[in-house]
Amino acid sequence: MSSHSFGVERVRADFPILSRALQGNKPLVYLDSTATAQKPLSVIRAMDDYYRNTNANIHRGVHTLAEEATADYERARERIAAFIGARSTSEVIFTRNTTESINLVAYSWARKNLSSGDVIILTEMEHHSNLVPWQILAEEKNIRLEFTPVTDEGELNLQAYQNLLELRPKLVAFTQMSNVLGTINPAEEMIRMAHEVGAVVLIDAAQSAPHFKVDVQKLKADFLAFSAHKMCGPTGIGVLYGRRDLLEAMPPFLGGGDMIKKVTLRGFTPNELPHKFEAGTPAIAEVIGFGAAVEYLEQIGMDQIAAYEHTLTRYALDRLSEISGLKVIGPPAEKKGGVCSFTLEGIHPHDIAQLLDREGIAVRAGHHCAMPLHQRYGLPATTRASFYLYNTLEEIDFLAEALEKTKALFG
Ligand code: C6P
Repeated sequence: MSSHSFGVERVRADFPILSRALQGNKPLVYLDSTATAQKPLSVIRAMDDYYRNTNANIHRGVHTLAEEATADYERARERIAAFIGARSTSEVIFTRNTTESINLVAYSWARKNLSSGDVIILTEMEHHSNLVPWQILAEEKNIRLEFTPVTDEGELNLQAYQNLLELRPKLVAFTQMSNVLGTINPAEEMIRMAHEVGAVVLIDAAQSAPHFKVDVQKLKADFLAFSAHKMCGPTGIGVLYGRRDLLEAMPPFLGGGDMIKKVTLRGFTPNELPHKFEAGTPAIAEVIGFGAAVEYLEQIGMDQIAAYEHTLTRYALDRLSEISGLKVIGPPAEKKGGVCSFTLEGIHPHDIAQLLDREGIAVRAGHHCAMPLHQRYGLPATTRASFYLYNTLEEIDFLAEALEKTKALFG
């Protein structure tokens, strides 16, 4: 799909920050959407409108503002449930982010259902958010963690995964798309294989839900976690999707207001789903902003977004391959989303990111919260350029030119 047929200039006009100049007069080239995406006016306005006109606590008051705020909050949940194909809004729990969603499963479902000697299968390409909660649990309950290896090309070794499944894991948890390699894992097939041995499957959709259609029923995911801020929504709000029967049987995660039906001095009865897992006053404006973000993405179309990002990724890989000494890690364009992590011979990734910043180009350098994956490739760090619906082919040209300049500077 060309930038013309996608209408990227119209999309860009929706994002006020993209008209900013940096370092005096350099137009901002934002290539760090994998860390967090920029926000369109409709999201900014929805949150502004809530604070100007509706601000009230939800599920509590009977006054008009409280009723309006509750209706707006629950409407956003309905929109998000439909966006991921959930059967019901009861299956959509608001959390702070992907990290909290995964921790919720670790603290509530896993603590109840796993015991000493049980196996959890993860992969070598996980973000720390899908590693550390399981390491904490493993230490506490003597759980065995196993890891599906990553090939040199940046894909999961599915034969090794099949072999690991013979250990009859209780839980399999993996990312649908790597935030470093860009690899899109065959989630549907991997879930089917895990279900054949009776495992429950958690999908980290932090990098997939923003970029292509994710349907929990088609995937047959048991749990699925994602964050609003990576999909044009605000920070501080995310979702845990959970299969209703699993959520029903789980103990509450946090205790407090809103998650209860009845409390006495000596005990409580938990609230119905999804409120059972939403203790305390939630991030109301953020949920409303999240609803607006999903509406925005749907108006453009997830398939359109995915196709356009594919064009950007293919072009970026071509342009970067022309730079001698530059090596991108991860699979070819057909197998990945818009993430290019690379090394440039003789130059530290942080120096590259700093020099690119002088040109107005925002990229991320470091281990991208995936230290074990970098260790797998023998790399302390990489520089990462990532793309979203508002990026252009010209911006990729800018990046390539700035990298040539960086190389020249380092001789
Ligand atoms: N990755 C990146 O720059 P939170 O921080 O909870 O919204 O998302 C955590 C997370 C979980 N899984 C994957 C695959 C992710 O990419 C991320 C966030 C960002 O790569 C920030 S570290």
